[in-house]
Amino acid sequence: MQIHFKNQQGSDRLLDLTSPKIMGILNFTPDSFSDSGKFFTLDKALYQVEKMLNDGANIIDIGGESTRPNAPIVDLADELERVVPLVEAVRQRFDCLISVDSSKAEVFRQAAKVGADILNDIRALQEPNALETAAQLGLPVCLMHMQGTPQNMQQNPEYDDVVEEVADFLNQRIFACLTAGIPKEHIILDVGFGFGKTVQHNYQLLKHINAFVQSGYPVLAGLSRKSMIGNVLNKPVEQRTIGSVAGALLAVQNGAKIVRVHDVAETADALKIWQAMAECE
Ligand code: 7PM
Repeated sequence: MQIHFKNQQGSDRLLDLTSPKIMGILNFTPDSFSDSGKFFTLDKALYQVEKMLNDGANIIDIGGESTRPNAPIVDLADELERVVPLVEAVRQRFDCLISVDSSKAEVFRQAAKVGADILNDIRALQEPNALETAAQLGLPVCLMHMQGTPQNMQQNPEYDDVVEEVADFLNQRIFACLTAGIPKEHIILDVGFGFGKTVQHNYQLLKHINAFVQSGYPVLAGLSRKSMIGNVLNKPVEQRTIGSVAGALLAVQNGAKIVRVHDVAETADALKIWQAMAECE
């Protein structure tokens, strides 16, 4: 399974999913101290990217909107200011794949212009113009399921059948993408762990992630450090690495092709063990 495409800078790009790949999350906490804070932040971010790439990340995910439950809504100008210079700086220094974690057409457009490769949208291209823009840019897209909005999603998540309902939603978004002219080879699916789901819902989705894999589209799993890990372990975020690696490995064993993680080195080790088993005769 390989996704070939051209980015907006005219380069031939390849997302090779014949083996599972690691998407490293760039923790971008803006330093609001002073003017010098900006350079400092950029510098720290680039260092973090370099480390993730050395540790085995294949894709760097850059986002400027905090989508945590009850997070404030980020306005377009702020998001552009956070994301675009970072994408540009990473593109200038590294040849890695860059995904942009956003829902806004203008962020997609400007990030693509400076070299972003993949559009990672927790709102599955439902915001104004997002679908048309993604189709025009010709980049692979990750469509994620969410119930509600980041502001209210964890208040009372409810499903009759979470697997069926997430699948129905993703099928509708696939149809919308195909209708807008996005080729089927450019579509990646994500059940959206933690986005309007109880811990129980999240584990039902993990257990049945193969139902999504069966669709033939590559599946991305993002469960790193989330409450589905923390609730079971009863541990704070900084102690969820091993649980997150276990979850990523289970997702891969059940057919996920991309894992979105904070702890790249640890996940890379786990996937090497998985790969050794997968390859043996
Ligand atoms: C605070 C809490 C900040 C939670 C950010 C988050 C996903 C994603 C996120 C995912 C895809 C996080 C989330 N999660 N994109 N962006 N899939 N495709 O835990 O699961 O990183 S933001």
